Amino acid sequence: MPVPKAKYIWMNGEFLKWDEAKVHVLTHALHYGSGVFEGIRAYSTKKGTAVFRLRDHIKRFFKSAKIYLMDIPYTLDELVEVTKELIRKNELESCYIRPIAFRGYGEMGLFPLKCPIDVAIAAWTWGAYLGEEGIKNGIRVKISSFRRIDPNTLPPAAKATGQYINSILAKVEAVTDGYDEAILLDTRGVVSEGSGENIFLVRDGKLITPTTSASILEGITRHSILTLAHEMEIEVVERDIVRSDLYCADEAFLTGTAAEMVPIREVDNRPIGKPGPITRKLQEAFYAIIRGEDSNHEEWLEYV
Ligand code: PPE
Repeated sequence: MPVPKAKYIWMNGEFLKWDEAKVHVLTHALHYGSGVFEGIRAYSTKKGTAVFRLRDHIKRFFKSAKIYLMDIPYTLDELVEVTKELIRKNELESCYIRPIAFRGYGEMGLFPLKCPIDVAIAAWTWGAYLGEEGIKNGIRVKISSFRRIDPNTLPPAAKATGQYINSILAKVEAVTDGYDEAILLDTRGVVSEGSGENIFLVRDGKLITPTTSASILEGITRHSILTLAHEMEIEVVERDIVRSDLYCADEAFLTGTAAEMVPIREVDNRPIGKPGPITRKLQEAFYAIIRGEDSNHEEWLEYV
């Protein structure tokens, strides 16, 4: 998806003009994928632009860095403030925000602890990741022939740049085969997640999603949906899911910051059908909250 330019990108303590936020070709992370990042969204509300669960995203950013022994030279509060200032300076309303910390220029090789850590935050206007049509009517997914990375190869709990090569393999396979998104199985063969989204299904009125030990990224949208489901007294089960559970699901959907909440209408050419009642109910509640139309969970909105 194209990235429309904004005015400024914050990098290593300064607000640089968009075109000036550059790196050297020998940047460590470019060669070895040694970076960590976040994806955050802000929404235009009647009380102004609000970032959805900003602190939780920045906290996960620090966790990803911890897994890779990277010391981010800023505090949580500093990065929260910088993000809000970046949105104000760019005069953005609804936007996608991309913090990244990466091993920079100066050292090569696989012992990078002496490399400088560069930190940047960019923001731009980004539309529906899996299409508006997908949010309304659902998408078609394919179980990937590529397995999801595993906690003992590349820990899925870390949102690290190099790890996304795995998602790219699966996504490209699915799209070139005519599907909208890939669903990856973990190394045991149970359902893990989409290339950039967590997965949920509904069977007999119960909401089911893979456990955190199924090689998933613990999505903040996933957590938000689980919280809303509990409040609606929908029974929630976190358990291992096999592919036939998906084929026979009454409803299914994906969640993620970029994707938001997208129904699945077909898995491997087996129809699931139009978005069902539980999907719709959760979708309505979620979209009302992020757009500031419902004061339930106001604590999730950080006004800029
Ligand atoms: N799993 C993966 C692998 C993943 O990348 C994401 C977010 C999620 C689950 C959902 O997490 P959360 O956003 O906290 O609900 N994927 C980000 C990157 C997408 C991209 O193309 O880049 C995102 O949605 O921002």
